[in-house]
Amino acid sequence: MVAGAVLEPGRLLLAQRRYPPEVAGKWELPGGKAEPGESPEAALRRELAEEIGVSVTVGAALRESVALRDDLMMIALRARIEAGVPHPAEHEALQWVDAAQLRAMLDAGRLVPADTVWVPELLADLGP
Ligand code: 523
Repeated sequence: MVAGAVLEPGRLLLAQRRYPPEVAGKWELPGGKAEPGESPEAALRRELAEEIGVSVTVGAALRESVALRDDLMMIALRARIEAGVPHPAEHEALQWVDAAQLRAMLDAGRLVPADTVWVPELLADLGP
């Protein structure tokens, strides 16, 4: 599983999940499962094109990874939009957040639980 930290100077793109019920309405780094033989970078480019309608340049991985299940790890890769305007093709909504907004969403329990491990690194990327 690969998620994208889509970053612009001072802001991060979050996507609001529609399912499953436990996390419906919560916000995540958009992404999905790699297909057999597909690299994480290629999977993220494909998922962000399908879900958000943008083409991205993929950058460095965030340090933390998350075990979603015993047999399913999720990593996050930084990404920068090269072309396209983000549009929620599969999510309920998208929003850009700055560091203060990201911290407030964490505190309010509005992030998908697995994604909370990345918040410290993302806050460092976003700056004050
Ligand atoms: N997460 C998650 N955080 C996160 C993503 C992209 C996904 O915790 N940033 C979890 C939520 C789902 C599972 O990973 O329980 C599958 O995510 P999904 O549905 O976005 O990936 P798909 O569409 O590739 O997988 P399936 O719908 O299961 O085929």
